[in-house]
Amino acid sequence: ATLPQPTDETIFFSKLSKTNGTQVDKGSYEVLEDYTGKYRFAPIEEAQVSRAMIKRYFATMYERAVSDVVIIGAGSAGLSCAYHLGKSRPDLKITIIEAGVAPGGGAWLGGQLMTPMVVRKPADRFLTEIGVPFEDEGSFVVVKHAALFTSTVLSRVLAMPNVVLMNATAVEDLIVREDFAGRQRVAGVVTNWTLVSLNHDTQSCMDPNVITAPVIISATGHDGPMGAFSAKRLVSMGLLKELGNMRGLDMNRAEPAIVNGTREVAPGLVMTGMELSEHDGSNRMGPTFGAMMASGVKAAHEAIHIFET
Ligand code: AHZ
Repeated sequence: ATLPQPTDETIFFSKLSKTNGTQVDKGSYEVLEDYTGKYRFAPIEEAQVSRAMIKRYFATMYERAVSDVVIIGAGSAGLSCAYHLGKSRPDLKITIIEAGVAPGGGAWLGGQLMTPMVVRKPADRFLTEIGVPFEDEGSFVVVKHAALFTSTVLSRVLAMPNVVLMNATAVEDLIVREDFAGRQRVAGVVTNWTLVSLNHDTQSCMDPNVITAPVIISATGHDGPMGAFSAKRLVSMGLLKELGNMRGLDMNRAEPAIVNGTREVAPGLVMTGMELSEHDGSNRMGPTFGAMMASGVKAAHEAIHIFET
């Protein structure tokens, strides 16, 4: 017999179930939120769970294959950028690609595995804007746990209807096109599941996927297993002569250099956060996060400027 396929609208029990072959009306079950041993869930067919995820995920991939902005990296800079851009321009389709399973980059801790997060003024305004409380220490503020900042900005970003986050997905390359003036313009990203990206040396035929967008914002952090991705790729593509390479720690020089240096580093490619220290050869600031937030906001301004000109 041909069995009806489970859909979101009907619940169909499998051959093993007592109600074999009958469709169960959505209203005919009882749910009970009772924690004295009588808790009862609404019934579900296992395949419904798969379909609930698959249809949404692949519909999103289909829709976001053409985005307005792709942000590479969901660390403190990338997320701050996504927040400001998503809020200022709700008309833009903003797609964040994050290589890690857990978005947040290095902002789950303050420094040296300690939890408090230091933010120099005036970047505390960003904390106030997203609703993160802090202690005022005069020239800087302290958030009691870095994870409070990261989880808050992440939840604000994910709640925006125009923002999509694809984690466990790595940007493997940049799409480059010649513009009308014959210049090379970054026009999209080449992506793959991160687990695939990490296995290109051992498996063949694992070709990537693409997302096109008129503006790419790179926020991949300083050099590391995947970090400084776009800065390094600009060099290997010949769009940047050489990497500046991140310099030693100097908080007072580093933070303004990152914020003020946030810009469109190549046509179509805006760079933000610590990736800029590798691109420009500026200092690191260590465990102070205000520059990441302000650089993210500046990157959003730069992106908006590209759309407006
Ligand atoms: O997983 C990376 C991280 O979450 C992600 N990423 C890197 N390469 C990627 C790729 N595709 C997709 N090819 C990629 N995602 O980018 C995120 C970068 O976050 P981060 O926290 O490393 O960088 P940030 O610039 O947002 O924040 C830097 C924080 C630092 S480092 C530092 C110092 O060393 O002195 N000081 C501060 C405040």
